Amino acid sequence: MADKVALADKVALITGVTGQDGAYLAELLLAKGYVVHGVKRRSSSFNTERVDGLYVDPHESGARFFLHHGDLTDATNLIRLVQETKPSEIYNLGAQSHVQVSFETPEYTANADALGTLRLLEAIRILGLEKSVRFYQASTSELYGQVRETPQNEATPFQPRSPYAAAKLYAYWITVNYRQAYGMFAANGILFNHESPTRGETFVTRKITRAVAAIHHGLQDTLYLGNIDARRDWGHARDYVEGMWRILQHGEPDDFVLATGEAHSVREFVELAFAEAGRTIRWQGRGADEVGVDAVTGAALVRIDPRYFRPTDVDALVGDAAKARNVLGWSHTIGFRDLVAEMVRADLARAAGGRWRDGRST
Ligand code: NDP
Ligand code: GDR
Repeated sequence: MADKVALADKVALITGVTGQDGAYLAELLLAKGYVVHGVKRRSSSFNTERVDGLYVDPHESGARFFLHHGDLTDATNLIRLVQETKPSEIYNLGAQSHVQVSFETPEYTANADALGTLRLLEAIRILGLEKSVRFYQASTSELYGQVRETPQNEATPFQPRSPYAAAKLYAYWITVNYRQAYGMFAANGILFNHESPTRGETFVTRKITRAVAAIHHGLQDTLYLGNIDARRDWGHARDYVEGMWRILQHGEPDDFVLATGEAHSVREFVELAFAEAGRTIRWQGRGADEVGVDAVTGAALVRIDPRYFRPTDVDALVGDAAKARNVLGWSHTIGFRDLVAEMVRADLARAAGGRWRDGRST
């Protein structure tokens, strides 16, 4: 309670509030007593599913969560939003965040992810709020690309391998530059992959857990994947939004890696996810002809579709979060096995209840 009173004057503006992290972060900040303003994009159908549970009619007294239409490609809109909401903290989570999609929409990705960050920083500067607003930039382990040094930390050089990563590289450095040039409290969180039951359905973890559930309930026969030997450092989004908040509460603006320090392959994720639903996968064949079969029935449950290979992929990433641990007291609490189990269980429940958002393959 004392915590809530102390924080009552805190106002957060979150871009990307309808995304996985935006929703977890909004929930966290509301629990801490913040007033939270979220930016949502206009969409032809509902896109606020992840934050619907947080919504309170703004006419009700005590409402602390507000949604505003906006877009990172629209500078005047961002200036107006910052002016009207008067945030003490801005979390820039909005982005075209899919690496493979960035090869198909490189210009849009640069516009939203790179220039969008610049527009938001400029909005703060134009409004003369450089000394009163704290700014968090959602930077990414994709910045490291095809890296030789392992594990990766804040000093590891960046070698981006996709239009997404190149756009995020600009966003990273413009955040550092505004900190140095204008004395702004502008900080980067270099976050390694983090997932949850509300992860977007086209990222590999959720695609897998969703398929496991659909196969279990007889709604799908086969899961098609690309590079199953890619290795990632997968944590839970709930832990990572806590880290974002801590980065902005620190005494001075700085850049921090958030990671679990453990890497697993997509292949391992598949095996564990099917095991959670009671099936054992045996791999047969090689390369694009490799098949994951049910060890008991022999049914082909996993196949490779080269459509999901990227023009340039990142083979392996694993982070070293020692700085965040030592300086912010942050570390992950949810490990790989628990993460996979939670995601599979949630999708099994959704499939059993017929609660898929759509019936399309991803
Ligand atoms: P999601 O894809 O789930 O969410 C992205 C959010 O950005 C959505 O709310 C989306 O809106 C919004 N958005 C997309 N384009 C625009 C735009 N032009 N203007 C305003 N908003 C826009 O991503 P995550 O929640 O997983 O990630 C949050 C941020 O963290 C992203 O910037 C991502 O790149 C970065 N990141 C994510 C990591 C992860 O593992 N999850 C790791 C490291 C960094 P809509 O719902 O309408 O599509
Ligand atoms: P990533 O996540 O590219 O790391 O970006 P994604 O889950 O898309 O891919 C991880 C790895 O899995 C391989 N892969 C597949 N990926 C997808 N999406 N679909 C498939 O069918 C498939 N098969 C194999 C990929 O090739 C890749 O190697 C995520 C996003 O959240 C970014 O916004 C964020 O910055 C980084 O994590 C950290």
